[in-house]
Amino acid sequence: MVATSTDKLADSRNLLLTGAAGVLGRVLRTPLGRLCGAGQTYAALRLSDRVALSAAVGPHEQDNPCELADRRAMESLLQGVAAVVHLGGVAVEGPFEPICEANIRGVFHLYEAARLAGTRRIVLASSNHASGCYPQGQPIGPADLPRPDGYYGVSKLFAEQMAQLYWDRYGIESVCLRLGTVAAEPQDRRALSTWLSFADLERLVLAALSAKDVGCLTVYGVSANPARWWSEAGWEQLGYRPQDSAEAWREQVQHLGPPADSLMARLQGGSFLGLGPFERQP
Ligand code: 15L
Repeated sequence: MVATSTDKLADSRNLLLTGAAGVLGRVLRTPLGRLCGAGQTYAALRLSDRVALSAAVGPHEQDNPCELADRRAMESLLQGVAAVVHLGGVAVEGPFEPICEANIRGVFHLYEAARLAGTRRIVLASSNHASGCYPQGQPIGPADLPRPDGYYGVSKLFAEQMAQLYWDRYGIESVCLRLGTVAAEPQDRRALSTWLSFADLERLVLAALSAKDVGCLTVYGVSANPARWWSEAGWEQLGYRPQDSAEAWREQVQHLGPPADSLMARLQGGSFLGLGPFERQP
């Protein structure tokens, strides 16, 4: 069937969610789906992951499995995509090569494919591990020098710099979310500072998708925890107002965590400071 001009218009309005089968993807699939369909901002929600989705594809959803490291597949994945919520890739600290493939090469493919497809905005899951070597308790914000705590943190800084490059050179807007600990509940003492509830994650991502004229913006993603270390810089511009707080769990979790004299307890990146080195020992 030959596509009409109306089909083409509709086709250029899709919203892409990468990492759709992961924990965060499963949390965001339903709220992002509400933005899609007849009369909504986006025509369809295109779901992508390297593994199978957790639930059957709905009426305004499309299932497009894809490897981030496969350039051609990424170029076709981005066709007709107006905006992206990019959660895909390696989400933990580990050996360099898999992180390089998914988070460095994959982000290069994402931005190149977005440029070719005319995509207008990317909401990127960056991470607090971009600054995980600051001491716990030290207040920091997105304007402070990065201090990554591993290859994963470095890969997130690469992504943030790609976002800046593609804004400055090609006008693709990005919101880089340095996410804290996204979980149903805080599990340890560190999370009293770093927790981001599922509901606040949803608020943050929806704000990052819809705020006007963001250019290239990096913000920390955390709930309204009184013990948090990360500044609110950028939240007002996005219209993000967190509603949840980890404080209700203080009694239960404040004694839980690594030994007090370890790097894991002293630095903001927590348990990631206990991982590595992964390469050959001298
Ligand atoms: C992250 O960026 C990770 O994806 C997640 O697994 C957690 O470790 C989180 O940060 C955190 O810092 O708690």
